[in-house]
Amino acid sequence: MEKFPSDFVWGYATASYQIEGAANEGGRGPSIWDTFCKVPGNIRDGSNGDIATDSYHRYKEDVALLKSYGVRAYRFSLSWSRIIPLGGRQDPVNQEGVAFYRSLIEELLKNDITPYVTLYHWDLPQGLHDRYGGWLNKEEIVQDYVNYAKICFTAFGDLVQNWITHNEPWCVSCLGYQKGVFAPGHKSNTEPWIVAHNLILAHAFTVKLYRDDFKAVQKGQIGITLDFHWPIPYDETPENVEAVKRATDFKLGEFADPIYKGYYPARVKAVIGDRLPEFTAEELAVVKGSSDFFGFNTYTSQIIQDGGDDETNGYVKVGHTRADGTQLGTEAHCSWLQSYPPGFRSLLNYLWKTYEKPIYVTENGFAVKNENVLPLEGVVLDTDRIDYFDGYANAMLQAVVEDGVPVKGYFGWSLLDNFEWADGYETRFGVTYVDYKTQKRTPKQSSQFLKKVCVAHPVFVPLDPHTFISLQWFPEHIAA
Ligand code: PNW
Repeated sequence: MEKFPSDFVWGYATASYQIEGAANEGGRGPSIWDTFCKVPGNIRDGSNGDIATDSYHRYKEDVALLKSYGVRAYRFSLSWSRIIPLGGRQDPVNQEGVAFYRSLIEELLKNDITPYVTLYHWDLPQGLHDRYGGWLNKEEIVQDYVNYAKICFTAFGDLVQNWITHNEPWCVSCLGYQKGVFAPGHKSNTEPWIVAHNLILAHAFTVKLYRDDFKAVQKGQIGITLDFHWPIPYDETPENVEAVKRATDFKLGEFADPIYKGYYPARVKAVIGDRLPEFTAEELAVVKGSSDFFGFNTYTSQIIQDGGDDETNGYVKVGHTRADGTQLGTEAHCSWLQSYPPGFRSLLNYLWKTYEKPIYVTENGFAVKNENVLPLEGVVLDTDRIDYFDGYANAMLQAVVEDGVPVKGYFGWSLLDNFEWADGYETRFGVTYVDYKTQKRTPKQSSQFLKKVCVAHPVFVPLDPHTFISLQWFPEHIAA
């Protein structure tokens, strides 16, 4: 009989643009997402983050929710343009923005909740994009990012000991600069590789700054969060097996290999050629080893086939339908997500074997189709989300206990329903239902399920790895 280690960190995650609102308040400057949302057609329901879940004003209520859910950690991101409205190293700091985040952090600590702070979750100051092309301009953006990080370490580092530089750089470079479905909406076959390169450098020089100037006193850890979904070959043909390796190198290795091993993957170089920038020897010395842990977000597994025209995925076709026509799992309210817990266990094992760093799952969650508060009972019965968390928590427990993978923490996405980027407000990932007209928050059943998981550190019941019986930990739920 085994259980999660007693120091295992349970928390929830959010991101500034998705929850804060108050876009034109408190001295905040615009970000590229404010601009992107204004272009008709970019956001499915035509919405934006102007109000979102109004967490700029309601942060105390949100912290009370975290407390009531029994978690001891909260991962949130800072809005760069709330701290430096124009973004640059010569631009003024907005003390009101600094004070806001200090209040939030103090409120968390008062409630015994440890902050995990992401510096960059996609909301680049518009000022930097306008001034010099933002992430495209290596000389400028690396210095401005490091300056921004320095202001944050100085302002909050006495209270914060867990720092994450970027959230999901693949989404920034590929969805923002190749596919054009995220801000700033560029479609290019050269820009994503430049942006990826500059994101890595900004991350690495920030980590160097923290280690050189802050770590000795503040005693924190710092790393990056990548995103990856476990890839499964469509069949055992050599092309599809090779396609899985290529997909892994393009999506994960493109960032993880330089940061943890010191080089770009050979498969990426072979395809991208001289469109992939090179690191100088001095840069590489800073990049290699620039993350104290392996932070990653994962939601699903994918069936991979050779072919297609999507360069950022490494020319593979991505789906959820097996060769025999069956589906991997339950589909979420977004087509890219199906539940498949065994893939999560495999992924945790793969990351540990490949990169040999302690792991934080910094996001994991599920969007249930067409959710509502039941009018009579006043509750949200999100059974599919409970099944999802049940399966994924079990898979993680197996990875930790049976396979010996050092997973240190797990953050559910998300504390609240929120602005789901190009999907707008239709797609709900929260364990708390938000009525966007009134901003009323209603805990969903899944929040109570995860509360039992994290408060009880439940005893592990070994399962067949391909059978994740719903709710096996808490039989009383089965009756409900
Ligand atoms: C992550 N995809 O983004 C982000 O870190 C969160 O801000 C976001 O709300 C969450 O996952 C849910 O989507 C992703 O298209 C965005 O594969 C898109 C994809 C994956 C993750």
